[in-house]
Amino acid sequence: LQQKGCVIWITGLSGSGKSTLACALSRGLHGRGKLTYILDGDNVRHGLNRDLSFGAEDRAENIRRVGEVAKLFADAGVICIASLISPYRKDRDACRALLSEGEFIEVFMDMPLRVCEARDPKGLYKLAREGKIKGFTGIDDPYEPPLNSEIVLQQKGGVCASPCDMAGTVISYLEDN
Ligand code: GGZ
Repeated sequence: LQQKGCVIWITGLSGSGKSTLACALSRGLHGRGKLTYILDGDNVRHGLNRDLSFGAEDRAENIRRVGEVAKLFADAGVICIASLISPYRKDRDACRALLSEGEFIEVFMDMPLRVCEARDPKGLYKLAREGKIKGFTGIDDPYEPPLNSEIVLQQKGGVCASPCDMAGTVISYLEDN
């Protein structure tokens, strides 16, 4: 039973749907007999990366560690789905550089800030606007959008695709490539 591992790196603002896509994608791939593992920023920050803050340097270290772990999974033949804000282009590109050509697939959740902020699933944008969280991505901390993602997921006519449809887009890409 041979499966080629890879890293699917999902980047985007808080509330852009990264974790939801990661779950839908994992389910879709499992349904096709593939082995997957999700490394979600929010989860990893409770364990492996519990010592890291949201300053630029610690975000870089967060991304670096997850990139290295994702590479280990890919080496073991697993499709590793990493979902982190990963706001800095150089940090994402450093993870890409750990893998061979075609083994790092960047998925950009290109959702407008106002959509993410309107969703505000954990009330964090509200706290950031009130100044109760400092350095919140998109509010008073930067997000550098990818320039050459393999996949860009956007709204069409102000409507978001369903998580299942977005997962389908990614799976089609994997099948074609
Ligand atoms: C951004 C923050 C912050 C700040 C807490 N800025 O939507 P969430 O809540 O569940 O996911 C976000 C998560 C971001 O962790 P990452 O490891 O993905 O970030 S990074 O890649 O930039 O290192 C958000 C919550 O943590 N959160 N404070 N200041 N998001």
